[in-house]
Amino acid sequence: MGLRGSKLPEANVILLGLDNAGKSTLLYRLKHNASASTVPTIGFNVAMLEAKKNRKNIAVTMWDVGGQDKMREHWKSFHQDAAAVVFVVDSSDRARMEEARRELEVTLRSEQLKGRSLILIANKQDVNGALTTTEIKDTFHLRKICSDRDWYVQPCSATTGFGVEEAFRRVVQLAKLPSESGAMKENIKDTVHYLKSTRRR
Ligand code: G3D
Repeated sequence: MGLRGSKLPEANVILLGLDNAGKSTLLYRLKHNASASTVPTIGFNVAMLEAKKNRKNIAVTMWDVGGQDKMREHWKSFHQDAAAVVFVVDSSDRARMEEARRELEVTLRSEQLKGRSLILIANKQDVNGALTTTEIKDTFHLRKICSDRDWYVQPCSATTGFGVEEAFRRVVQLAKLPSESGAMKENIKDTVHYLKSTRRR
């Protein structure tokens, strides 16, 4: 199983958040919980997973490109092709909550991300004293900053696996497929094909 050679409609999802939020752990969980092809080859994490949307199979590629300076120049093209934005928050790190909020606000201001759904992962719910989803919603002023897009806050613990599958289901549900959000840009498409071809070797 997997996506090798698949001609399924593809949805690119970008995984963002501060360092230490749990992005890599979440991606690792997703890869190992579901039927997925994993490609740890090109300097950043990516997971390819199959899913059903509107009763059709689709290929979801989740890109963890955040934080790495060398990827910054490519962020715009990732944004342009994004079917949804997943923003991971360390719910237990109260000291950096404002920094995370600012980062999200700036991200969502991107013209390329207009109308794209946001799935905010309230990660590290297993840690005592972690902010609840309601507290996160309020702290991030989500109703205000997401007034023009669909959004959802998913409680999660990437280390225990709690909420991980549900988070993915939400992503699939809220993702806008390329046919809905404009043509997929060639550079991302090429990268995806390159990644798949390296898996075939
Ligand atoms: P990042 O990719 O966003 O930078 P990582 O974050 O996935 O590398 O995770 C950073 C640290 O947080 C890791 O700990 C990881 O194990 C931990 N972590 C991730 N998700 C959870 C969670 O849900 N609960 C708890 N308790 N810890 C989590 P280390 O110690 O390896 O740095």
